[in-house]
Amino acid sequence: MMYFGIALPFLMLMTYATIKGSGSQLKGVNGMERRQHQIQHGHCTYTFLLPELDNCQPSVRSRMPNSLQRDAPPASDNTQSDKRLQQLEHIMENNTLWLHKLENYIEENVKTEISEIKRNAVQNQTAAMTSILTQKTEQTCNLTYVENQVLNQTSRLETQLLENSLSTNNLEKQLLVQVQEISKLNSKNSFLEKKILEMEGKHEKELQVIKEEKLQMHEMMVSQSDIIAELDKQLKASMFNNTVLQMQQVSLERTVQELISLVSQCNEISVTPKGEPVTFKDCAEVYKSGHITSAVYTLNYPNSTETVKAFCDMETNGGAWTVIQHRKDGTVDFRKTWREYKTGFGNPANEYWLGNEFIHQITTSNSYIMRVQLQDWEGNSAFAQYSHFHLGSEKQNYRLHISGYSGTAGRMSSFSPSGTEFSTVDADNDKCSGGCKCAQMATGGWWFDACGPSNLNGIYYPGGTNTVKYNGIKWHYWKGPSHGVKTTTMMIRPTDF
Ligand SMILES: [Ca+2]
Repeated sequence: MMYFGIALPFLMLMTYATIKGSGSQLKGVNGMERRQHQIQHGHCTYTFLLPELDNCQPSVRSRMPNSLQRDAPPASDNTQSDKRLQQLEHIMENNTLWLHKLENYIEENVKTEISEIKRNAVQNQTAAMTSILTQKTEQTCNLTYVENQVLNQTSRLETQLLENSLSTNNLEKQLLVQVQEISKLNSKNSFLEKKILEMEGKHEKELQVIKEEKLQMHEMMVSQSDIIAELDKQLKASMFNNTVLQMQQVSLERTVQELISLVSQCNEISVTPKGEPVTFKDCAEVYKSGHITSAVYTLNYPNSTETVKAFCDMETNGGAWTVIQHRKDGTVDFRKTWREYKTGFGNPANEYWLGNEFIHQITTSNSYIMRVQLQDWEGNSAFAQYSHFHLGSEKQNYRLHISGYSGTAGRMSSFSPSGTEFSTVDADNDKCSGGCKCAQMATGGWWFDACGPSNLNGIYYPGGTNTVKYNGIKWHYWKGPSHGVKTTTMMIRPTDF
């Protein structure tokens, strides 16, 4: 088509000079005349506009041929016209040639267009066909994929079926093995049951034998226990006899002592009226009765038949002293309760406390003096004597009443002041307030003030070291805070002795 568009003006120029007078005539806007040529080719119609030039117009002579021919035309004019005709014919031939060429060109162009159209149609059809084919191939691919999947599934199912069948076969085999084992075990079990039955039979026999032996042993045990009981009775009887013999021995000893004392009384105290019981209120009475040997004597509570054993010191400073406290070796523990300090404890022949109740009763029944006798580990002795001493009742917590100090055990009295009450580990009656308990800190029962300069009932520390022991035996104004006291004796005597 482009080729056609370029060649068309050239054709128009070529035909402008040759074609004249053929087809219909048109006039342009600028006055230029143009001729329109139409060519029919099949269904298509081609129209050409060819301009007509002015210098191609016939001369005056040629425009008026009739006048020349009418006025006897010259021979040169005829030759010119012939030449002109020939030229025209030649131009016409050229034009026809060009037209043929045009026709051929058009035919070729049309052919190419048609072939292009056909080619496009063929291409479109082939594209459609190819799309259809691609769709078909996709569908076939999908189908093959689905078929493959189905095949895979079926193969899987088949393999699973095979596996299942294999496992069932295995299980069947195992079951068979188990059944065989169970049958074996059953046979073994029956064998063992038989053995057990046999063993049971044997054991029953043995059990019977053992039971018989057990019965025999039980009988023997009963007889042995009877024999043991008899032996026990005999032993008890012999023990009783022993105790009876011991009691008889004791009573015999007592009677011998009584006989000796009677003989001595008959020999020394001839003033005692016959038939009257001999009772002593204190050691002064014992002394007065003629017993001038330091020893343990039985004393009677005032106005009572109740007695108490006491040691009588018949030697110190005139004798006749009733010892109410004595310590010399630490064999007796003085950490005692209120009740024990009330009734007394220890051994009167050795270390002891006579008892607050007895001291209260005799010191309130008569006027007494009191003497504290002390000895240290170096053998030094000292004493503290008081011209008046008595104890209050238990209701008054055996309150101390003391006065008239004299002696060598310190420049002043180490006893607690008069009016101090007695305290023990279970009875806090001291002057130490605020939860302070002197009897627990210093130990022993004493007339603790707060807590005071003395405690002859503290712990007995043997050895006499100078180390300070707060809970030891203490008599401050003689030995200071150390516990260098070896022996202590507290004793009383009537003032009027
Ligand atoms: Ca207190």
